Amino acid sequence: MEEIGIVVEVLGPVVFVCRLDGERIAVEKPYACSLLGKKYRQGRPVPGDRVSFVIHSETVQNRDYQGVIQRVEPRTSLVERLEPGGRRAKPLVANLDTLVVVASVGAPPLKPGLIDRYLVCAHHWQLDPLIVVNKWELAEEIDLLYVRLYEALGYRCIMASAREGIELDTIKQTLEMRHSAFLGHSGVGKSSLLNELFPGANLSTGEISLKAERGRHTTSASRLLPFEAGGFVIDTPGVREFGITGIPSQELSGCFPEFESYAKLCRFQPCSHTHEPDCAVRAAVEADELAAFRYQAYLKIYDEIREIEKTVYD
Ligand SMILES: Nc1nc2c(ncn2[C@@H]2O[C@H](COP(=O)(O)OP(=O)(O)O)[C@@H](O)[C@H]2O)c(=O)[nH]1
Ligand SMILES: [Mg+2]
Ligand SMILES: [Zn+2]
Repeated sequence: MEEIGIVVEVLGPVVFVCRLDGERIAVEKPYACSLLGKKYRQGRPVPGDRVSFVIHSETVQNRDYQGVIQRVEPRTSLVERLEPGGRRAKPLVANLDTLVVVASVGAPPLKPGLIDRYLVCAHHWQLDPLIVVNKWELAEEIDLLYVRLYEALGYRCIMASAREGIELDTIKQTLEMRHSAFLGHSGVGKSSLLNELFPGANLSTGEISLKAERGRHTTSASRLLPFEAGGFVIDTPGVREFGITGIPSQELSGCFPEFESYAKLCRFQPCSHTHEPDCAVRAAVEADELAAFRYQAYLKIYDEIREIEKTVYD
């Protein structure tokens, strides 16, 4: 009999799936499923994907499986990133409604440039963004300044601490019933926060040496954690860089919502806001009406996207 399930983790050839009972994720051990060996139109499933699967025990290449995936349902959203140093897109998580950008203060320090990348991604996929700044017990004045800037742009920020137990209930209340994922630089405390929010989750945490981390990038996987009340959070492995992919350069400006009212006034339409004369966005940056750090982030991402577009189209 065909079951409907949700992918909670993918480890090599094994796709772990929990049964869905309507919208509820069944509280039971996930089924270790195999792929049918055929190509799925969407590519390999990722956590958050909805699948049809058949419960069926078999052993393939010395691995025991409890099910076979028949089909991956169409996705409402897919967050992907460019593989480090590469040109290929790596799908991370599917079907979110909320993207939680996790940052930290102290170590690693707050990196607005990286936060902006995740926010761009959230806008492009029309996901609600939420910024969580962890290790807040180590915050300094400059950190609060950035938080206030993001808040002024309309982003909700939660200043939290996994270690001190600060604002964990707020995060839980905000994310229950939602379909979200934690994304952010490695070491900011994504797994630590989720271990506090989901007792028994047992996600591995900790500082890891550069060498170990390289190995870890290939082995560690995203994992979906269901709330009892409904909804889920997906923990994603730490990355040092988050390469934007799948966003055409002309659409990048639209992912910076505060640019919008100015962009309409640029002489050229569309305007890349990089070199065109009478660009209202650049004028607003010079007049301090738009935050310069956001414009710098825009330029950096714009250049990266153009580089890739050139190799593809030119
Ligand atoms: N000072 C402080 N350290 C924390 C906090 N949360 C996590 N850490 C530490 O930060 C390091 C990285 O945490 P981890 O959860 O593995 O980060 P991830 O890579 O984002 O999943 C670990 O050594 C944690 O003990 C916090 O709230 N305050
Ligand atoms: Mg982690
Ligand atoms: Zn412009």
